[in-house]
Amino acid sequence: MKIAEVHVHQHGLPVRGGPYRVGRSEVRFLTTTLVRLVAENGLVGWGETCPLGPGYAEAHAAGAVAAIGEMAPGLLGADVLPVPLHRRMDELLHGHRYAKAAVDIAAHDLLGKHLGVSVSDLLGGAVVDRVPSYFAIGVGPPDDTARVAAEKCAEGYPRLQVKIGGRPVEEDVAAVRQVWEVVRGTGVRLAVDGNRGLGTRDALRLSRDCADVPFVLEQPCDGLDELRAIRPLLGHPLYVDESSTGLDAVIGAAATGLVDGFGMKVTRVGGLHPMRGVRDVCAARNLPHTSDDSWGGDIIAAACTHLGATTRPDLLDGVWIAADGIDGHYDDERGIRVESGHIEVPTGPGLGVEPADGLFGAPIASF
Ligand code: 0XW
Ligand code: MG
Repeated sequence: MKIAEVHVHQHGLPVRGGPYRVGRSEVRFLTTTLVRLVAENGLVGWGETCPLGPGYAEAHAAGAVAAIGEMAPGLLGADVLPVPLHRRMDELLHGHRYAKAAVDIAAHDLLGKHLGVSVSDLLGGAVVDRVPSYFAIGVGPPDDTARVAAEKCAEGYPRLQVKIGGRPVEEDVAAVRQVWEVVRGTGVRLAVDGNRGLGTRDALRLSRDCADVPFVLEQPCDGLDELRAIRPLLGHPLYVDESSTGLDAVIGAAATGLVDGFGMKVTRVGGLHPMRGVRDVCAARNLPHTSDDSWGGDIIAAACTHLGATTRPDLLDGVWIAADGIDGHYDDERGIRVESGHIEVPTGPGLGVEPADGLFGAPIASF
């Protein structure tokens, strides 16, 4: 099946309950980029990529539009099958995986609809019909963080992620310790995510001052060199998120014993096709990981959920979606929701969600 048309839409997502603080950046309004692929037979597939503002990763909304526009003319007539499609995208543009991911997700949606199967089926098959999620608590005063932690435990989340960084480390230590007072004995698991916001000195201090608190420490510092420097001195398991920029980086981190797991983002590595490689490498080394994205609506949420449903359940640390920070859904009926800390896996065909007609307005570019 060949691609006949490529359309690019953008859509504003005000951050509900914002601002949302992660690491050193703060976001109040995000712009998501949607790709609508139309096949020769008229079938339509949707993809989405929504960087968490320009400060979270080497990705931004305008960059997504530019990169997709660079590739789009060369995608007309291309096969929607993931292997030739990725080869074509890599010939047309070096890097820019987060933009390629929107095309990759739309192709999976299209292919699933064409074959009458779900995206999970295309990824090898779901092994569960419901996946665990986790709640991420933005950087804030320790009392507020602990209050939200208590609420989210009561709602049924099996895991919480506490954001830290961008402030004196004493406040980070206080936040972690106060959350632990709330979580202790509930069985809820903890991740502490620095989003690159700590120097090596403060990351080590945090780990030492919270030596009695069981958590995984996610991307405390910026870059693999800093993580490598602190790794042997940490008292906590280390997860890499922002620095796992692709399957190559994941293989390196896994093979060198740098990590105990990954916070994984589907768009960062280039979409669902590379993400299934990440999933399988992690399974081969018994490394847990999440299946998330940085932000976005029902399309990216469905993609992350499908991938999560195909992940070995003992290695799936949860599927994070931005639903809590977004008003409404693209698909009122089948939009992806977190209920009691878990997400039902959409049944398809394709992603299993369909944006309401005209929701995103006219495309900002068509090819
Ligand atoms: C918690 N997340 C999955 C959502 C935010 O966008 C950041 C991210 C992370 O783990 O870094
Ligand atoms: Mg993270």
